[in-house]
Amino acid sequence: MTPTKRVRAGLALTGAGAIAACLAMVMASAASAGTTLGGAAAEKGRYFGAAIAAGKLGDNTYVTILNREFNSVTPENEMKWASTEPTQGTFTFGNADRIVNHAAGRGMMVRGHTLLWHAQQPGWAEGMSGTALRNAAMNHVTRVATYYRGKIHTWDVVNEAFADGGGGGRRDSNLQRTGNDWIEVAFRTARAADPGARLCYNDYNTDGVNAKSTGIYNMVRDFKSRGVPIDCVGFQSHLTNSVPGDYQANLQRFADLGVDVQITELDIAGANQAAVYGTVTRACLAVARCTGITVWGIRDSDSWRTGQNPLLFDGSGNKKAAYTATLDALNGGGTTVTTPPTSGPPTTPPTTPPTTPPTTPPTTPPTGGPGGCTATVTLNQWNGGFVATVRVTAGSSAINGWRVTTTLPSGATVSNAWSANRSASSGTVQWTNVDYNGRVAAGQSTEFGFQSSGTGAGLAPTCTAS
Ligand code: 9MR
Repeated sequence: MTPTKRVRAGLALTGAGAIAACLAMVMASAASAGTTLGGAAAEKGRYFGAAIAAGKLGDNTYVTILNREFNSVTPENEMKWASTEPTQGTFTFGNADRIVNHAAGRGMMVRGHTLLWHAQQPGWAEGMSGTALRNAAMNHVTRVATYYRGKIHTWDVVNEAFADGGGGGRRDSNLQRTGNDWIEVAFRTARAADPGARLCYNDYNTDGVNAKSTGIYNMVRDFKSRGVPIDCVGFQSHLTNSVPGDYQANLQRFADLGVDVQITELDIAGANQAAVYGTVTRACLAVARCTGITVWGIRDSDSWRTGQNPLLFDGSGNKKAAYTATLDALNGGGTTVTTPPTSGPPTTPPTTPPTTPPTTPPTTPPTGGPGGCTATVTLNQWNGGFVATVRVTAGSSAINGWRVTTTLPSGATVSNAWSANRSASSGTVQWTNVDYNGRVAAGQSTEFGFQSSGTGAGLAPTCTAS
């Protein structure tokens, strides 16, 4: 279906997941109001992201807004099958790398979108079927997820595989015709390739309780019961003028299955735009496992919904009423994300299960400032790598910045980090706050994380406040 038809049909899209540790991303003082979307979301332990295009990274207005407002990015087209494997077995990552590198230098997370989808396939795959297609598809998953291993907090492993209409069943596609198990095989394949990434199923027109969302709900419930590694469900949320009254309840019923939920492609057309942005944002904040929101573009002129002006910034980059409504909602009430950084790394570890205790106690007394700070680490260790989530807690006084020192054992090299700057990738590493999580009120906490090869035993984090 064309984008225009899809909007006319009132479709709503979905989103994806995040790295294990992304869940407990940034938790700063609930007392202070964020002045940017990313900062305000971080104070609720969530991310706020945007779909971006590599071709716009030279646009000064665009990049200024991106760097100021967002702490997560989704490549709008650059990681799709047609972009990354235009010829079978030949992989091109240049444009996707541009986005990943932009994010990595700024402490932004990356949502990978998408490993398998019926649309935007390369011509050679569109012409394939049966075992040859199945093998080519899983090779694609392995190669792309392996290439980006450690750099992606969430993969949309499978996108839009359910049919519209009343049946609640799968969409017909060349992938579906390879056998109904193609989705679970894709998730298992992705987990083996990148055990640190959160693995999501993403779809549209799933914003309320309806036949399509219930079909997906049943799939997720089945996957969880059989140990198929799924961590999250993305709700695209391409909306016009309103949002279903049971939007929050729908997110909650998925969360209750034991997966995270994410709003992955939010854009809202129509006169009621600002109010609906507020409603959607509050719904996410009300669901403890709703870990973040991504808008599908930055300025109205960047949107795929040409002429509908569904985004938070106008074509000149000015903040719209919808921006203010969203920021106000983020600064309002709501739960702090309470899911542990990961309820186990990989739901199905590719090799051996975690061998280290999940948490080590603070190892240093408060330092640096009247109240100082302490740091604790939670590990998700698997054979050959780990994700560390480090919690920084202010002492008896508020702090305006922090520096955590960790010691990585020999053989451990950091491949990806979020919500902190790092001084090195191995050995003794200094981690310092990024702009939105330096201030922590007395007794409150914020978190950052990183993924590394090797073992995380003996990291011994120490914290200095400023
Ligand atoms: O925004 C994307 C647009 O630039 C592409 O032309 C289009 C191709 O189908 O895909 C758009 O993004 C889609 C996303 O990948 C999946 N959900 C629906 C999005 C809007 O169509």
